[in-house]
Amino acid sequence: MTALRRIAHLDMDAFFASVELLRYPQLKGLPVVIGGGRRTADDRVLQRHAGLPLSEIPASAFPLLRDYVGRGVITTATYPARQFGVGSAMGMMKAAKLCPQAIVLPVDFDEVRTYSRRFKSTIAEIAPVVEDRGVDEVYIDFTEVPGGQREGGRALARLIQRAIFENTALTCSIGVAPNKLLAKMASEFDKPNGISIVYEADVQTRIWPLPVRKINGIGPKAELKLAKLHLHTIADIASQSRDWLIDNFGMATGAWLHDAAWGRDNRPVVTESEPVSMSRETTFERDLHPVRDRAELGAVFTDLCVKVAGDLQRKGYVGKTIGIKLRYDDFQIATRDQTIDHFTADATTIRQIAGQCLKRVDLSRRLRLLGVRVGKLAKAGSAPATQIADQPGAGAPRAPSGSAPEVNLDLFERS
Ligand code: DCP
Ligand code: MG
Repeated sequence: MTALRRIAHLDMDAFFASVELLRYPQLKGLPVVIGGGRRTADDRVLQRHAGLPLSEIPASAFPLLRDYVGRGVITTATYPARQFGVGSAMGMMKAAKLCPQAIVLPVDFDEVRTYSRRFKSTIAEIAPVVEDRGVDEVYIDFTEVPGGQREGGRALARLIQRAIFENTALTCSIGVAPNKLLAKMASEFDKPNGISIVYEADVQTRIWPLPVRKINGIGPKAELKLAKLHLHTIADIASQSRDWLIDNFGMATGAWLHDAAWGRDNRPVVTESEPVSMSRETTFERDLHPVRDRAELGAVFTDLCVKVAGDLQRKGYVGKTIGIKLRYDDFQIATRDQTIDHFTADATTIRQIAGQCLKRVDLSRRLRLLGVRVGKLAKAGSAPATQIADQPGAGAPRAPSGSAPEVNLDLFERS
């Protein structure tokens, strides 16, 4: 009998906050939010309690949300704080109205990275096929791991959860399902410190009632377009024919939506930590106008393309998706990209395709920043000249036609 495909998605619980609670265990069980930027707030606390072990600083000495003034947003909140409706991306002044007694701590990125590496290496010792999805989440292929099929994956999930807790004192939540798409949804079902097992047969009962946003890849823009078509739950999407979805959303997105709503996803768990994209961007000393400063912008644009091409060639990569990023003078961001039918690391090709992308954005406003990116990378030499299309949804799924691809905003990371 061939093994059933069992894919896990593991996501750390209130990650940045939980890392801070390791330093200050006396705050466990209290509402704590992370945000406000600099370490200044707790620096003052530390100075006032110099000489005292960190774990003995009284909880009452920490700064509270009610005293916060500024425009900072919350990066994450402990579960006790979430009970008050406080959460990621909420303005801190607004959060202060909901939970004034919450303690505010800054993030310690070095510490976060250390624990990120630690929990990931713990997993890799148990299950070798792990795909890094950012600082606090991974996919793990359980299919071939000894014991990975037991209880649908629950036994192995439990083992991993325990090992992570032993090595880091941090908790995580795990979803195990037939594929990445379902696993990602399942890991949220029983947060924090939970395990959820989803089978193909559970799609109708456990997936269809969920709002469309729970599909990883459907962001606010796609949600809005779906809502205009009276599609609110995943069941609503599933009840439409593939052709209808393709008519309304275009070939790639329509087909992907149909598959996603039916819980179908063939994407493999990709282990190697290959770069996803390479990009270069520059913020201008003064905002430039696409028409009036055309010559200057053109030169910068070409230079960015040459530099990205150089980066690719130096590091031995070629890519198929070429994109641009603009930031307007009002800080609004626009991105566009285009996928070509062959892999390239050629500056002229990149410049030409990026130039076409540029024609698809508003060029009547001043720009603060311009960026060029090449994605869908492959190792130079290993990539065939042309390649059949990826699995639906394999890359970042596109937002419905016409709007900026919302899942692409983070792809312009500096290489
Ligand atoms: N993060 C951030 N800005 C956001 C969202 C998250 O900086 N808008 C950071 C802080 C989080 C970490 O990324 O701790 C992981 O994000 P998650 O969405 O997984 O959130 P948490 O791990 O904090 O909570 P959960 O238990 O819901 O996973
Ligand atoms: Mg998390």
